[in-house]
Amino acid sequence: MRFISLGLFLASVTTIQGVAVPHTHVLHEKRDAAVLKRWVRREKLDSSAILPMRIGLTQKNLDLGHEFLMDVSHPDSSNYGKHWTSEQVIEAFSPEQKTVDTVTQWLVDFGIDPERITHSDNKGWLAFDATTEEAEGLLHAEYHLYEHTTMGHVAAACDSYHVPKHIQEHVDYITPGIKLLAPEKRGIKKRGFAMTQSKDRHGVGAPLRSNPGKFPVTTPGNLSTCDQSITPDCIRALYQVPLVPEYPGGIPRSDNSMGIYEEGDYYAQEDLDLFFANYTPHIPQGTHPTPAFIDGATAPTDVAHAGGESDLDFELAYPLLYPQTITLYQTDDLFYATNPNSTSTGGFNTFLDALDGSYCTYSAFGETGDDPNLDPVYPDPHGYTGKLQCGVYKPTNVISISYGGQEADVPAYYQKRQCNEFMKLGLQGHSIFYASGDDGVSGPNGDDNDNGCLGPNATIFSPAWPNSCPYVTNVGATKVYPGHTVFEPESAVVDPAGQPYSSAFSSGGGFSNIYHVPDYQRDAVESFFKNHNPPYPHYRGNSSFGKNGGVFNRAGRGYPDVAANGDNIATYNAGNFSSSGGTSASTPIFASIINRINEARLNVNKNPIGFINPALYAHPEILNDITNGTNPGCGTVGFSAAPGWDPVTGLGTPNYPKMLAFFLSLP
Ligand SMILES: *[C@@H]1O[C@H](CO)[C@@H](O)[C@H](O)[C@H]1NC(C)=O
Ligand SMILES: *[C@@H]1O[C@H](CO)[C@@H](O)[C@H](O)[C@H]1NC(C)=O
Ligand SMILES: *[C@@H]1O[C@H](CO)[C@@H](O)[C@H](O)[C@H]1NC(C)=O
Ligand SMILES: *[C@@H]1O[C@H](CO)[C@@H](O)[C@H](O)[C@H]1NC(C)=O
Ligand SMILES: *[C@@H]1O[C@H](CO)[C@@H](O)[C@H](O)[C@H]1NC(C)=O
Ligand SMILES: CC(=O)N[C@H]1CO[C@H](CO)[C@@H](O)[C@@H]1O
Repeated sequence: MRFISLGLFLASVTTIQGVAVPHTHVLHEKRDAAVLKRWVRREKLDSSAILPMRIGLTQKNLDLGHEFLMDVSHPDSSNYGKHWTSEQVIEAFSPEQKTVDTVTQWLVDFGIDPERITHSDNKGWLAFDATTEEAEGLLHAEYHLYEHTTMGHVAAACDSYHVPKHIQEHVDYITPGIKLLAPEKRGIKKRGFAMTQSKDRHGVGAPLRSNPGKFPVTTPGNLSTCDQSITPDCIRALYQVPLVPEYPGGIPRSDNSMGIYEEGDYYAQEDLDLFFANYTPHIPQGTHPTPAFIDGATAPTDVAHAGGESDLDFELAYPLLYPQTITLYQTDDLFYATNPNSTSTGGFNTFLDALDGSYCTYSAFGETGDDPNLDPVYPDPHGYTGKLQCGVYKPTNVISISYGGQEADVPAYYQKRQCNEFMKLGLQGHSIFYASGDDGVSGPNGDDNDNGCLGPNATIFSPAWPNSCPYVTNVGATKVYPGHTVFEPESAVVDPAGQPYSSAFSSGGGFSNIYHVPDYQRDAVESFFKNHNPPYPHYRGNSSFGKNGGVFNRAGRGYPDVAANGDNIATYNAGNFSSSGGTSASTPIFASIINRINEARLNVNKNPIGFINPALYAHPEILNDITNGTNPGCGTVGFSAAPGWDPVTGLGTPNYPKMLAFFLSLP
């Protein structure tokens, strides 16, 4: 055991909580006392206890990530479509060599043998095992066990730690350190994630927004009943999408399968076959997605257990895409995906790990790799006993995701680190579509408050996660109201509880408490406030959350970005005709249309569109503006759809011919 000789510094030490800190060192992190409320500090850690130390090195260029992404995504950029390789992404953000060398030298000088130190593949962090005595000497810290008062969870941590002055700029953070993440996961699962997950946006359990057998099975091709039941023909008529995409030689490309994400919800082949037989006889019986199963997931399931979300996604996407193929990213083993006692959030991290091996281990915003308090941990003795899958699937060009939760239920640093990954996927040319939520300006009932709203009086609107990340594209929901046809403009969905679904449904929309309005969206959002100012008090920035009765953050990133039909969708589920709804439906519709446009671009030797928002906001004329409808919640009618962008239907629904022509005109 080597010690730094504290004696040398005796003339110039200060003492913090009994720890002598030489003046060559500075405080690097100190826990906010408020976090300790639910934790009790127990005994000091035994000096020989082994701690798995991880030093998150400061990544370079993270602040430039946004500009890098705009450079390849903005239609006016000369580098439009010139996406990066994954190697370029790692290279751009990995820490400087000087950072690696300086921090390594510090450890070696302290007495950590270089052989003990590992440098991760993505170059983001240094790892070594240390005894508590070594860690305390290195960081001038005192390690204790902490116990969570309500959950009984125990973790090793310190209240604060120090590093030499010249090291500070090179270190993002060190673990184990001050982080004491409460096992909030249970809260998330029960109040937030599971609540929303049980609906079509998420899909665990019986589909709520569906009405088995209530509506007539309409004849394919008969557009006179689209105001009662939305069939594939209604969707193609709404957005002017021709039946079968033209493929040279009749064969679709092998490099443009569309990705669909599912968790805890499984399709049944019988349902897809029933649907194809009734609505799209040109799609052969047995047509099914290509499996990309992650961490022990399987699919399909038997018809009795078929999930409303998965059946809906495939029954919407295949009719728009076939003969293109679909890749199914079914995620997590049964224990994590379906056990109501599982404490993981199902928070997309194991999915992102499987697409990008470096995401498994990179550090940002105080987090390295998955969060054992929030994410599934593999091997899982209850299910998948293999190792966490890292970088095993090349991501498809387009990925449709009809799952999500609320910002307020997941730590902000967890969301930011994840949002960074969406930025990196965009840089590499992938388009990620998320359902904007089904609860208007609120969260689902019971999330945070009975009405799904925030603040002590349950009046503050609840933005959705990961929707508020500026690097995903959010899809809200529209409806063909009774008596209207597919040749008239649609309206935003406003379905009160019981009419027809058991819970109320409207398009999730609003403004983030975490992310500022991004530049590509600023004019659209400003114009909304200028011309259609919502009649609610607001606050600016989360530091003034709820101030003066404000109910939304006027400085935040607005969502959704776009919309598509999401009500009275004709489906087959569990062997029966059923009418389904949700932004869950809107998302695969929009994503499928983009996948078709990518096919056309690839066929003329152009790259896929990648991150699409900057192009859409710069050219809203390629969408059908939706100007009628609202998204109620929190005791209000919510925001109102209006000419131009609005936080109900975004920029509007697809106009396929205009979008195709526009994206083919871009380099
Ligand atoms: C379309 O459906 C309507 C309502 O069911 C029906 O009256 C009409 O005859 C149908 N048209 C065709 C061409 O089948
Ligand atoms: C969940 O936990 C409860 C209470 O401990 C237990 O009774 C139940 O069997 C558990 N359910 C599953 C699926 O493990
Ligand atoms: C915003 O502020 C509220 C109230 O202080 C807090 O509860 C919440 O965690 C903050 N959200 C974020 C994303 O920082
Ligand atoms: C909650 O309501 C009380 C009573 O109407 C009011 O005094 C208080 O300012 C409200 N708090 C917030 C954050 O809106
Ligand atoms: C406008 O939307 C409302 C629901 O908010 C709906 O009742 C009404 O029929 C819509 N009007 C038109 C013209 O579509
Ligand atoms: C609710 C409902 O209509 N259930 C039916 C679903 O389909 C099976 C078999 O086709 C019938 O037995 C159920 O009655």
